[in-house]
Amino acid sequence: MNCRETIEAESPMAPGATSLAASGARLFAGLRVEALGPRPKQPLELYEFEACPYCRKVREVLTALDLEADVRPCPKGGTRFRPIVRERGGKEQFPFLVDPNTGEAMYESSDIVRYLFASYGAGRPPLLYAAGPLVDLGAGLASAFRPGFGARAEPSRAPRQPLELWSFEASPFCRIAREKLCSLELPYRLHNVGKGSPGRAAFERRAGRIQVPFLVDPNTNVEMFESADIVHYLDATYGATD
Ligand SMILES: N[C@@H](CCC(=O)N[C@@H](CS)C(=O)NCC(=O)O)C(=O)O
Repeated sequence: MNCRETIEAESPMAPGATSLAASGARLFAGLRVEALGPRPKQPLELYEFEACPYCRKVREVLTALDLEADVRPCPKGGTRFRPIVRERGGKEQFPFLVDPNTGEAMYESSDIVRYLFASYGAGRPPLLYAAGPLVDLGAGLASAFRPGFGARAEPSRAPRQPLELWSFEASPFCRIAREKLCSLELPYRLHNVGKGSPGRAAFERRAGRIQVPFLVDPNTNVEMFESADIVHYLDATYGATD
């Protein structure tokens, strides 16, 4: 499947509805945690962009394996993190995963999915993540429901420190927040708290309740729920004004 560039279009459906349809297209993969293997000491590093179907596969697996990641958004036209990928891997292709625990760095979503299940899961990927072209088709359909969102870079100011986001891949509201983080090229620590995540109790203590997306910005000490408020905050704080 080609990763076609899509044009951001006004949708007659509300953002929540199109984002829900996107999750439905992937049968809500990235909703719950699967059998877990060894835990990495350090978070993984993922270079990706929200609208890329291959990146979605990898993000689903990060939720399924309850893995934290430092996400470095690389939307089309982005200048903040794309050069790092070109330098480290030799080309601009996404997703690109770096595992500082093992020194592995790799392209190709299917290889990354296999690597993650082998290293941090029960071994082989379950069918929902391993069914080759069918997975790619569903992931492509998911992006088609949100044409253009999280695809292209928008002018932005770089934060001094990465932000933090509590999320799980299948949540339609988390997608809306991630799209904006992506198009503004804002780096963030992704805390996955899918259904069954062992991290949910700590998240509840941290946030006061279990609701995602939950954004923390250490640069401004802002903490917030609600995808629409997060989008508004990110635009107002990091979107370029001129
Ligand atoms: N077979 C690769 C395909 C990856 C791919 O085609 N990624 C597209 C984005 S969806 C890409 O890197 N395009 C280049 C770019 O965005 O500059 C995989 O599964 O990871």
